[in-house]
Amino acid sequence: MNNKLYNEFIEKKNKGIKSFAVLIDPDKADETSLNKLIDLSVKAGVDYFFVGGSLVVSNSTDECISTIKSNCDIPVLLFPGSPSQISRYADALLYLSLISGRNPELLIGQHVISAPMVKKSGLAIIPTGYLVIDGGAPTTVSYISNAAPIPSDKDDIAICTAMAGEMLGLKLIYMDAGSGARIPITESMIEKVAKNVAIPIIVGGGITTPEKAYLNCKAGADVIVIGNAIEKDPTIITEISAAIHNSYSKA
Ligand code: 1GP
Repeated sequence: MNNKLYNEFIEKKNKGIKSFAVLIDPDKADETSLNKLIDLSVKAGVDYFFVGGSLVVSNSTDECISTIKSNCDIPVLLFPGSPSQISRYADALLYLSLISGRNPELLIGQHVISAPMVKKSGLAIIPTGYLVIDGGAPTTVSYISNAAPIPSDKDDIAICTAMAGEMLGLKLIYMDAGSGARIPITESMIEKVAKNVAIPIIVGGGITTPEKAYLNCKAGADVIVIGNAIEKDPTIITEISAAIHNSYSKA
């Protein structure tokens, strides 16, 4: 797989470098708030923007990404809830298969239907095993996916799911408690999954503090994704970015 961004994930993992991804929901990003977010992110050293969500109502993904691309060099990765969110303006596509669920549509069905369109987009594709973990409340992803999340205390299920995903050839594991989760994924689960797979691990859902971001990195997460908490207060980007980027230099 010749993919610059993915190679960067691997290089960083090998060096123990952790990354911060800010999740942008195009529905909520008006131009003023987006410009402010970009400015704060550049200053704080944010590594990636993820754009998308389980349910995007407006048709503004292209516009949102164009605004980001014309204002900064932070790479944009699509994190799509459905094929309709594919935008050729992004740098790469997290090509998600919901391997924690048993809904064939999100495992492979939608991929089949959209394959020609995705290929034609020319996007760098990063095959990603998507694990939804119970976040203590019904989240949009748990409702929309129509698939049971992994119970938050069943570390073994998460380990085996991630291992199977890696052996199937997926290149990243994304562990997600869902946007606005009441309970983020435990460090215990992250640590055990990280010990059992070699591919990079993205962790998100319900992370609201620099402390939790830091602890997740220490537990083995390679990329921390935060959306909701930043929508509420974009200024936390600075502190959270420092916590993530200090988690490896302080070791
Ligand atoms: C959701 O992992 C992301 O898919 C981020 O979650 O919005 O709760 O930060 P939050």
